Amino acid sequence: HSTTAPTGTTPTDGEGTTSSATTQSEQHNSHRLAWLEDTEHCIQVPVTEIHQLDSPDGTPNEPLRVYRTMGPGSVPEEGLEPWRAEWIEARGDTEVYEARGRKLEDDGRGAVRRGAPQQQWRGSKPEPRRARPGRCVTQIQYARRGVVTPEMRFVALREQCDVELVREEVAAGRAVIPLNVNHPESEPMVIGRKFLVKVNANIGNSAVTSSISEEVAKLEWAAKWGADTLMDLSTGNDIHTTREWILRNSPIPIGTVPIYQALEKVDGDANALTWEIYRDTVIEQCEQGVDYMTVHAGVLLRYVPLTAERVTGIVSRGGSIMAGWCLAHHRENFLYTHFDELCEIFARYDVAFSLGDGLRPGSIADANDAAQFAELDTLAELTKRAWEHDVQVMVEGPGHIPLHKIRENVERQQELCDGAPFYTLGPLATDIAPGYDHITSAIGATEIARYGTAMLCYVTPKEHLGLPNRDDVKTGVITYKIAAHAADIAKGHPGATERDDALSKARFEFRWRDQFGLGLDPVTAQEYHDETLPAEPAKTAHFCSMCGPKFCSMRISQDIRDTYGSAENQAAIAGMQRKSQEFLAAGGQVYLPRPTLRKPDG
Ligand code: IRN
Ligand code: FE2
Repeated sequence: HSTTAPTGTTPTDGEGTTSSATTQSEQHNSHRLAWLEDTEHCIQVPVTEIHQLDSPDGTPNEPLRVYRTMGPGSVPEEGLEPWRAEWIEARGDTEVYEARGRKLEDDGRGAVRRGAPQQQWRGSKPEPRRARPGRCVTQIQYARRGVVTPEMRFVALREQCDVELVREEVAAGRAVIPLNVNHPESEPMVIGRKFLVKVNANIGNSAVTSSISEEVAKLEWAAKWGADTLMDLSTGNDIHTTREWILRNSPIPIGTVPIYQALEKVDGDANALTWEIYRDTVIEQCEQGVDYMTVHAGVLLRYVPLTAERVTGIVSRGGSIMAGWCLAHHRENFLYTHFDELCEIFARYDVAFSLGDGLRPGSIADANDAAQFAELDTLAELTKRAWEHDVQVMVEGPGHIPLHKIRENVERQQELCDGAPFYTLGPLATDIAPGYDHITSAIGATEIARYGTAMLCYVTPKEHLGLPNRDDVKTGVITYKIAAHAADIAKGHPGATERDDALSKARFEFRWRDQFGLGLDPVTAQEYHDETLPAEPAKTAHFCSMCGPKFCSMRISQDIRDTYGSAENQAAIAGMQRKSQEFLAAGGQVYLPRPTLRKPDG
């Protein structure tokens, strides 16, 4: 096989207009798209190459390469190139078939259509595929048989690790590569504790307010700021069509919670849900290319009473739907009783389970309680059942947990689930800051990730309050990139501090543009700097905007080095004394008048 990874995408500037200069993922003028290559296997992986200026003494600073996906950057009506189709077809284990979901869409049963679609699809729709009879198409099945797939090679190149590590971890179930055979536009990525901690962003229109193109724009926006996966939690109009457009434009894996759409099909009456309606919804989504699905199969009838005394009861949407169904029918959760059938369906498309934590605590008071841990026992049992079917699986976790009770969560999950990747929602380390729950949860997320959580589901500032807008999505993603990266560093992940070291060096050498370019959000960093020091020369000035020209610790240390060649003790002391004299001579005040650079607008 010979395949080049995602080329041929048309860059846009994020507002839907095409521009050829850079791709949408370029955040800064120092960013360039570059490729890591495995020439032997014809695999190319996109990276962002961050170029830097020379140090003041003329030493060049090597460009830094960071993880990225090629997208976003498609014309929404045409979608991304299905470049991975070649790999899938070359294996010869799938077949094109008459898809049920497409038929359902036509007769109006599968798609919830209440409004007319505003836009016309112009691209070709890939024909749905599934495993040939008797064949298994999952990455875990290949890994277990010792087969290294191109997807595994792609992932290894992206993570800069040995491909054997990828194969081993996938085979053992400790890592997941979520890649539906019907999502050939997606770039392989891996979720597992031995790899970089990943960030999932949630989007979804709940009301009539957002259009299909707005949802695609949100996907692109989330991916631009670094979301590794995206969950489409849409529940409103044109749910099927919206998801189709998102999938056809997504370079990252897409997850869903199928029970949400199943509930739409019975007009919101949870009691009317049946296994058959749910199963058909799952198949419809498998055919569209959804890569992983949240399944709340651990909410057992006998666990529901355990939540009765809780402060916040059941906060999971899927969890409360299933708990309601169990109580209404006084029967066991149909997701649990039909779990093996679900595994068989997932295996045909290589859809990964994300076992839902329907009984996760929704408050500090309910953390680590009997209901939560009872469900986890069942999720562990289901993890092993999925593995028996050669289906990939990760396990969802909380929620709201105080810091001192967080570590126990991940250690317990890893132990019970034999290392299956843990994927948590935060957790929020305190309940007292509505409006700031991206922060309360990033504190918990950092803690849980450093002990082995593989993927973090972001929380935006609008959590508990409203629907996230564009700014909230960006804030959520950046906040979680920080949490994930802080955990990578604490875990001693190979090369994790490279970017920190480069940025710190740039900061110390007053290479302002490099400091912006190396940061997670160059736009905001530059804006903040410009607010204080708008004039152009300030970008190279040898003082920082915090202390002004005269009192700057970085500047002082720099002077010491310049004068004495090294920062050895004696020299440092001499420099300090000199600075002390200068400081006293200048008036001896810490708070000096603001620098007198003029702002453009006065
Ligand atoms: C992640 C970990 N625990 C929950 N999540 C995410 O929360 C899950 O993947 C989904 O995107 C979202 C809502 O899930 P519920 O409320 O239906 O459980
Ligand atoms: Fe909450």
